[in-house]
Amino acid sequence: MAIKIHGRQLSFYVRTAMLAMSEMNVESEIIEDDMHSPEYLAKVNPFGKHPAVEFDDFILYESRAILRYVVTNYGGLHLLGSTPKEKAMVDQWFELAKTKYLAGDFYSMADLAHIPMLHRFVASSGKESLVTSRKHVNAWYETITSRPAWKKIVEQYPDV
Ligand SMILES: N[C@@H](CCC(=O)N[C@@H](CS)C(=O)NCC(=O)O)C(=O)O
Repeated sequence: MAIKIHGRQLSFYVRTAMLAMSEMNVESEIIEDDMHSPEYLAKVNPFGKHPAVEFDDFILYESRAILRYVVTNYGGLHLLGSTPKEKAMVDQWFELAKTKYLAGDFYSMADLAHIPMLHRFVASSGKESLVTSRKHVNAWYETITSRPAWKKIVEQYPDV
């Protein structure tokens, strides 16, 4: 059964949760419900935010907590790095290093978390040259957005 993600499919935070599932080949479905309804506040997320994800026996909100849980629970430990140093580099979310990916020579959740926002920036900001004119940044962008997990989401939800 598909895991339910509460949120609007266009939201970066929601797309991060979708992408985490897609990377792990876990089927998910989007429920575009009202985050301010009494039912949502009582049963899903008392803080009235999207995304919130319904797993088998609990509901989780906060996109980074969701991302961490999905990769640790569904076989994505490699996305966290394997040595203490790699793990520290992954945790250093927003640094651009001189490596193929953000945290080193391996794709990690640090890269994953940037994909939805970068994709929209390149597709619709009119300022995509900020990415595309930078050889290393562009190579990184092309590599991470070519992953099948992200392509699947773009095929299913082509709006940017
Ligand atoms: N820190 C939260 C932020 C989520 C967030 O701001 N979601 C937006 C929708 S994209 C929202 O629910 N906004 C409603 C509000 O802030 O009232 C996360 O990472 O999940």
